[in-house]
Amino acid sequence: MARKKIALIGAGMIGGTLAHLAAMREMGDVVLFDIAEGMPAGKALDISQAAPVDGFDSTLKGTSDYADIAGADVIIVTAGVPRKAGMSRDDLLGINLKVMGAVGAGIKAHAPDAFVICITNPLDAMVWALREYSGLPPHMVVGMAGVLDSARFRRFLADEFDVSVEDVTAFVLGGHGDTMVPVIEYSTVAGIPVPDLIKMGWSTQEKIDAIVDRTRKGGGEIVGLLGNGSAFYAPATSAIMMAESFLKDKKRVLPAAANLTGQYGVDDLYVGVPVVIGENGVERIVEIALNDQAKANFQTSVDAVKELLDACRKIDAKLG
Ligand code: A3D
Repeated sequence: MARKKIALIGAGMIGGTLAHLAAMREMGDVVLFDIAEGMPAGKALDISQAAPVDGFDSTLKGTSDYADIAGADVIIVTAGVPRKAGMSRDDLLGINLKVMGAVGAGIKAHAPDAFVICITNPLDAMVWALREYSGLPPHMVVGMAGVLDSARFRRFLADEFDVSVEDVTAFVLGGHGDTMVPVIEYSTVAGIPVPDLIKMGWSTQEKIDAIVDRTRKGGGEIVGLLGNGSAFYAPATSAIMMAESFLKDKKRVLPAAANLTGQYGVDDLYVGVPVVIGENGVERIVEIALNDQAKANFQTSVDAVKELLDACRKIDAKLG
């Protein structure tokens, strides 16, 4: 049986961590692509030298040639530039849209059958752009944000309740970041919803509200602590889980930025919702009835994504 192939576009902090995780889990052979000269080859060589110690047989190759991603089963995209001081939101959008243009063209030419997971920020806009530029079917292109956002929420809830993270489930909707919508009625400890746990005296509404707020600002908290760069261990782990669900046809139910076609009253927009990921990519979008509060929060999130996309479309038209 031929090994699976995982291509990582962008070999920076998340890309390198993805390569290490994918190899250690023997998900397949790994190709690390980056425009930076030598760096992807250096990381590939370094990780490959861990193989004899750790006992994995995955091969790793670093490259700056898109031809090397040919036949990839999964592609995870982290290519892009971070926002720097003095850069406006539209400056960043313009630069990363161009990057998505190049990445999309590379995927279209060399790996049109791949399942593509986008991580580059601003996530909900970049995953849309990557779908547009690659021309892949929408169910084969998703954005990673919800698994990370819900992992952060689960971590904080487990700490608050003093229980294992394994027994905490969390439900988040909406765009990545400030407008993300954690739905506490569907977040549980071993099946017991958080509002019931509050009634049982395990926590208070104020404490849960503070946890929701901390989760929304989770990325910023880490940026502030690191001083340079942004989170990479948990984002990489989250994308690996999505890739594994596809490669192993696990049909996990995971929150992801998916192309909506009328679900939740939203059409033709990538927004974070629970989806089933299996061998056919996004196989199902899980649509639940939301209470009024969650509905209003979700709408705010959708409006923020729409505004971002309008800005992208304008820049895209200018770029031609
Ligand atoms: P970083 O370490 O800067 O890596 C990005 C890499 O992209 C660099 O090595 C660049 O050389 C490379 N690159 C730039 N342009 C191109 C191009 N045209 N083709 C190929 N490679 C290119 O960043 P990182 O790994 O820390 O983060 C990557 C992205 O993920 C950023 O946009 C972050 O904002 C984003 N991110 C998203 C989340 C979400 O939850 C959505 C979380 C954390 C980070």
